Amino acid sequence: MRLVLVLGDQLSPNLSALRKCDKANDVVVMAEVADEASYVPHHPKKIAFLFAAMRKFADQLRADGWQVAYTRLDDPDNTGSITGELIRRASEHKAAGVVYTEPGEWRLIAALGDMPLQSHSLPDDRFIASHADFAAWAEGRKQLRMEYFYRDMRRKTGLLMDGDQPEGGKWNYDHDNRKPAPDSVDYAGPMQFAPDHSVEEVLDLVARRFGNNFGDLRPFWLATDTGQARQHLAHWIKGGLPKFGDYQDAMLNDHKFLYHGIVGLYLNAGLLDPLEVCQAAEAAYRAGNAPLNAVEGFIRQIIGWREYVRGIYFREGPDYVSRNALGHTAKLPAMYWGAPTKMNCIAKAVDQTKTEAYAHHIQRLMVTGNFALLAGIAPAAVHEWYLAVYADAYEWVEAPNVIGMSLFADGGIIASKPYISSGNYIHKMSDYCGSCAYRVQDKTGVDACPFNLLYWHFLDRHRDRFKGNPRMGQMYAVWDKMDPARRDQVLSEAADFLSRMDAGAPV
Ligand code: FAD
Ligand code: DLZ
Ligand code: SF4
Repeated sequence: MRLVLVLGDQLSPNLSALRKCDKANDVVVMAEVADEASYVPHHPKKIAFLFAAMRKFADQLRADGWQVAYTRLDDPDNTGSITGELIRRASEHKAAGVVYTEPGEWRLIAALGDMPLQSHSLPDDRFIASHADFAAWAEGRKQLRMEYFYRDMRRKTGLLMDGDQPEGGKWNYDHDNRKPAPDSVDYAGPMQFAPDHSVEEVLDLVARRFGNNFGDLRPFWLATDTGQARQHLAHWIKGGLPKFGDYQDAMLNDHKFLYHGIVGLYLNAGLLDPLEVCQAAEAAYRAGNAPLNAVEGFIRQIIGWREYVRGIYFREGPDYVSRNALGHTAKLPAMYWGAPTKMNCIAKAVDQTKTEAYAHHIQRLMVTGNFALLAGIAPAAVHEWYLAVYADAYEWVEAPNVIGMSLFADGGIIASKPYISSGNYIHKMSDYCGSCAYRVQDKTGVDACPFNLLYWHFLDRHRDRFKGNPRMGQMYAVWDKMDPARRDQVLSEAADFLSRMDAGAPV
């Protein structure tokens, strides 16, 4: 007999390792272990979500006829690591070896590869593009542009295709998306599930063991099995998807979720399948229940961005997470962990991260990410933060978004120019600035929005690298035209802000 490893983010009945094995003879190993629960200080909701979903998935496998050796975190024999548990279970069951589906993190791939057990790794084929597909697409290209990769994925899946042409004649409808924040939101948000007895047990465990981690454990309402995740998906397709495209980039003080899908955590843990989610969205379009701009935009995020960033993570290798192309070294300020800040946009993004283990894409990219980039915070610290605080965060998807897209620390593999903006962008897309202690209109002075100061400071300090970038010429032209005394004032106020922040003063 063999052991079949199922990791916490591999909760899919059609997992390659399960398909390869035989429920009559082989034993599934699942384990809640201290190593996985603490390689970063995960948000308590993230840990509770995974443990609860793991326990339910183990029950589902048992009901399906599998023998499952499940280790709970508090079990006295728990060795504390995935490899430790495999070694223990191998001797207990006299197993000939271990079959597993490739994990989504180099750290665990290396640990499993080093195990003193015969083991067999299978590709994770819950994705549309295999590593070989991505390598073949990337081969010989100077720039790895997501848009072209995405078109191949549309052709491969047949999603929103009209013969060999894109539905409606265009591949991308972003032109119709990205409207500023609406006055009101007519979608109530994600479906919420009251914790049942088994979830309550996990909540008690997580409160005891991880109660001091950043983040609120309760109220806990996440789906913890595929049935619930599918109910949530259907609810969102009906109520949220129709306006998803329009308000994809908007941010509002009083709406944490707007029209977003809140499906990333379910997809990444294996409770939902990416094709099933995209097909449900396409069906809503075909039935006339959601417009093309929304459905195309959503499908692009999943078969485009999600697959593309995974391709980059595995192509670039284990050192990707330690890249720091811009040489940034500042400490991560305490406001990322909930310390007071006068910046309302940061306070709001961090607060909902704390309560929900969730912030949407533009909050992650243009608020906390933009600030970290402008302020020169060390990418490794920013990466650890994102990996810890979001319920959907695993390195294969988080690192390319943080190191590459948000911080330009990979030197421009993912982003052709840094995603930076002054306060203007946040002002245009949100209602944050109206209730902020800083003034977004002020470019200098005690009340000036810090994004306005830091934007120019960033461009100035990285002039050598970016001045030749054709997409940034306009920014440098504006900076160079500014009165030299004014430029000096901006730079000195920005430097003062950064040194106060570095000294730990609330900013
Ligand atoms: P929706 O807005 O409803 O989008 C639908 C789905 O599209 C998402 O669930 C996700 O599966 C996919 N998607 C959208 N954008 C991306 C993207 N850039 N990369 C990969 N998939 C994408 N996503 C994660 O799943 N895990 C992370 O740890 C993560 N970290 C991020 C860090 C930064 C700095 C940035 C800028 C983005 C990050 N993203 C991450 C991408 C994106 O922000 C989240 O997928 C999204 O906010 C999840 O919320 P949702 O399910 O409501 O998504
Ligand atoms: C994130 C996570 C946590 C918090 N805990 C566990 C765990 O106890 N057992 C487990 O099998 N997986 C856990 N995970 C998910 C793994 O960290 C994930 O499989 C790897 O990071 C690879 O993506
Ligand atoms: Fe954020 Fe600046 Fe607007 Fe305040 S004024 S909310 S700091 S962008």
